[in-house]
Amino acid sequence: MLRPPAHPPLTGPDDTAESPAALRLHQVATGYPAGKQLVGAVLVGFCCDEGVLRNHGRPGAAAGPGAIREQLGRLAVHGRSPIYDAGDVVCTEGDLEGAQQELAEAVASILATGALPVILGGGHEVAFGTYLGITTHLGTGLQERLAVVNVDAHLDLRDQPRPTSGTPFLQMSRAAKAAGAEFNYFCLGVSRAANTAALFETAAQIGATVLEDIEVQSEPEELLSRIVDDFDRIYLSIDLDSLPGPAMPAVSAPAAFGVPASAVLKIIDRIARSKKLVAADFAEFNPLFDHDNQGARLAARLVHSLLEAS
Ligand SMILES: [Mn+2]
Repeated sequence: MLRPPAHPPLTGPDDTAESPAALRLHQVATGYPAGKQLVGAVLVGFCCDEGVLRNHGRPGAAAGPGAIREQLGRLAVHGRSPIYDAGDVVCTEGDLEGAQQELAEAVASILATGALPVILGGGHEVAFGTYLGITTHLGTGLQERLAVVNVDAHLDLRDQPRPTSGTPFLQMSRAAKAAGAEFNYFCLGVSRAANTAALFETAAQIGATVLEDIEVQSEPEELLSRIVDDFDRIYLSIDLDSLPGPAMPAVSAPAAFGVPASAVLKIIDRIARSKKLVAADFAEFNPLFDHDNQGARLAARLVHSLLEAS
């Protein structure tokens, strides 16, 4: 189900009496004018935690997009790129596959306008919907080299009977294979303790490049340069459970160790500034487990950085 954006889409304080340059994000975000040629970014919420439920995780991520928007609207605007809000894809009656399909259609239609889709999850099942939207848009142009970069404590390559929040990147790998296309998967921030040997084997089988959490703190530069140089388009998926649990408690599976927010920000900034970013999503934010909106503020800060850099 598609739910239109609120009017206005975002809210926040108004400081423009001090200066016309004292703008915050809520003052530049507008509804999404479907069908027009656009520049800038289009927000889409993915209100779904069915994948988390199926993965036996803690539900609540369906309320993530609203909680992130609440903090995002308050943040200062420095760039001049327009921001639109296309509203939410809402998963109803456990129809995860239907919600992914709806998201895919939304992402493909945003890409057709020339704008950048930025999706606020929702469980990490959001990623398969985003990917379907990208590949639908690219069509036969899929041969243009697409890199899938996932910043995540988990490989999300589980082989389960039904799609969950733990399966999206294996689903992508299979979809790419069926389409005769490459699947170039880079997973950054992986916890050796939170992924079985079987999952690392799957990663090796599909030719994934894996950078563990402890490596991301010191060694991502070379890998990021290689990704940016070698690929024409980059899809960036940020699972917020890649962050250290104390900084990001508001996820289904908080990380005991995690990747510092500064390292995640650098990855976002490097990829967004490459101008090769084709779509981005932010997954797993679950406001039920937040402390004083700390996690929502950090999630919003990451989204803000991406919007400013792209
Ligand atoms: Mn994940």
